Amino acid sequence: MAEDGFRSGFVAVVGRPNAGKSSLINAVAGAKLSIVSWHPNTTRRALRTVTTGEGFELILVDTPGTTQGQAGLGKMLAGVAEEEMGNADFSLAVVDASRGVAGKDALLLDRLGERDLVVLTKIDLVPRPRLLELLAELSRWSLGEYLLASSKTGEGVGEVRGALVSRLPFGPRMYDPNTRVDQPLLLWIGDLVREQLLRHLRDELPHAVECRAEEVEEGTVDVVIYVERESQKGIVIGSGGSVLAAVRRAVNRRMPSGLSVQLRVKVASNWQHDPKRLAEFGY
Ligand SMILES: Nc1nc2c(ncn2[C@@H]2O[C@H](COP(=O)(O)OP(=O)(O)OP(=O)(O)O)[C@@H](O)[C@H]2O)c(=O)[nH]1
Ligand SMILES: [Mg+2]
Repeated sequence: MAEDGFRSGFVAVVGRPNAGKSSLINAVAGAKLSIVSWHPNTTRRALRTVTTGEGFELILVDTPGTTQGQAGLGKMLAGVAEEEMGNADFSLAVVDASRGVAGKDALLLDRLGERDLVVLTKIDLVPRPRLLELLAELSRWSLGEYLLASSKTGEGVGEVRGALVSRLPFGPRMYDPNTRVDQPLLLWIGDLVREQLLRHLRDELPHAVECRAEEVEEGTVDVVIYVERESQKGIVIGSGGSVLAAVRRAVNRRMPSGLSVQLRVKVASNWQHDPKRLAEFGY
């Protein structure tokens, strides 16, 4: 039964790779729900996160950064954002203030309108006068609201949440109040492993890894880390297994109680451009 005046709805969070979408979602949600890394294209799948409060349920849909004119995996990722924008009640475009409004932002903003919002994020990295210039640039697009935020310091995050909630349609709650993330647990665990690999490997092979998790026995989740070439296996394993061991420890600290991961590395040749592999990995 809908409570009187209750608001509930979906917001597609969209923007260039690395703009700070997932970080902003985590900041608004007040919990680490979506994976974040320094590397573009960290988010590969739409992720519905649920934030509830007095009289509202806000579902923020994280999407992969939109890139144009790519093939293989890149093309699949761009399609995800597209689809989620179509399904959502409205969109929140995230623009990285430290990089300015670029052509790729313009392409996305052209597709938005008065029901959509835009947030300049990473404002902790940018002096105030520059922010005013950027806001003036963004006013070329007639959007519903212009916001400023830093996921790092928390500045403006409350305002972003308030603006989003006030625009949600009236409607009943859609999720169980305890649900924070609407994604199969095994997919989420695969992403946790990938996040830690990105952290531990830095520049070495961030795009080349994909992680698939499977529960093999009570309490143990087997995660296969796929790389593109035999020569990349050693990098992921680390000398004497050091990288894998560090990743496993970090992931296990965040696993739901009673569950732990074991990791293995396999080669899936050129998987990012192999339609069969992409389908098998669920893209
Ligand atoms: N200084 C600062 N850094 C930020 C802020 N928000 C995000 N970052 C950093 O920016 C990088 C990218 O952040 P993500 O949240 O993963 O960006 P994203 O838009 O989800 O990226 P993709 O999933 O790859 O499209 C990470 O290194 C974050 O720590 C912010 O407000 N201030
Ligand atoms: Mg992301």
